[in-house]
Amino acid sequence: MRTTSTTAPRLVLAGALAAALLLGGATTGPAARAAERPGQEHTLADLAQRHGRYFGSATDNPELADEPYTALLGREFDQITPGNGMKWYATEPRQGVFDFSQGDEIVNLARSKGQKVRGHTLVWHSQLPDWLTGREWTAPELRAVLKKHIQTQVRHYRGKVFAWDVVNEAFNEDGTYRDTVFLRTLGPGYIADALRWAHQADPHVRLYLNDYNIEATGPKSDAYHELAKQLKARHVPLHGIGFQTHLALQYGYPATLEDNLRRFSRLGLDTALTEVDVRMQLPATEEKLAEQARWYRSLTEACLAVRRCVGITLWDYTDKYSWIPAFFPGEGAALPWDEALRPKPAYHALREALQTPRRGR
Ligand code: 9MR
Repeated sequence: MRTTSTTAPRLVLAGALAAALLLGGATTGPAARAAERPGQEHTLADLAQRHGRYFGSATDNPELADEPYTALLGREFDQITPGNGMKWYATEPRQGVFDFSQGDEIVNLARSKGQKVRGHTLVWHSQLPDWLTGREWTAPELRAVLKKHIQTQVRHYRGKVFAWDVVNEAFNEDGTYRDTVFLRTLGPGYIADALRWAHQADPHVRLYLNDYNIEATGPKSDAYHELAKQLKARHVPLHGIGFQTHLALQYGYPATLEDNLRRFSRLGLDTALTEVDVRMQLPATEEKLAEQARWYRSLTEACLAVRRCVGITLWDYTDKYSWIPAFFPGEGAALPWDEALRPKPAYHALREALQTPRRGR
């Protein structure tokens, strides 16, 4: 790995661990984290670890210069997803020329804080480089391009990411396959091929399909259920389904989320809430923020109630860096910390949900 040196943070971490040892505390897990900050509240990560889950946040390279932001990022979470740095346009900007500097920067930072990393994403119709979208490909050409991209990237991050979003957003709302350059050129088999190629490059990494608007049962989530069943029957290496969970107050809470997570568990798959945010029409009022807090609480309870729901990731943690205002004009306030990094009611709701004892399966 190139880029930033991690020596200084590692020394700090080593010092904290040594202190924990001297105090007779455990060296890993919630006890160690609490020992590092005597007298302070448990973090969301500490609380999630009691349930055997992680609690994470996305981040993005330009934000890492913001020190108060990175301090909170390093303290509160035990899992990080790069919001953009591992996308195709960033990692293979010219055909066959790979640049892992942005992803590496985030992986190095996460490792220096003892956080694990989800890789995002290998195959997606969006944020592709111009060299790929700007011409026609024959099927054999595109197969070779796709295989090389996936395997070079997965090999580079072997042992450094615990999971990959291998294919992102492969279906339309009605459950038909999304019309992408990959589907048009290679047919739907590109999904199984992508999973197999990723598995060859790192047999230990957990491989996911990831999408939005699949939190509630319906045609799109049914399509994933059906595809997952077929892939499992054919022994294709698929390990989990990522529920992005970009919710909006005006569309209602996906009340079937818990049942939906459970039906994927029954196929022998992990699930994860991978890109959580709950947007609203601005201005944010006390009522809307209270409703948002209830949603954050409910989605957390849903994940905790299903054994194979392995963790929750916010799509960044502060409204300061949310993608929402730029994509949905007039909407925002979607995350548990506000633009000044102050915790909102949603943050307290998350804590409450994570502090309630485990319930059934
Ligand atoms: O957070 C990402 C934002 O910075 C980018 O501009 C955007 C471009 O589409 O992608 C955002 O992340 C997306 C993620 O990769 C896949 N699911 C939807 C996310 C929000 O658009």
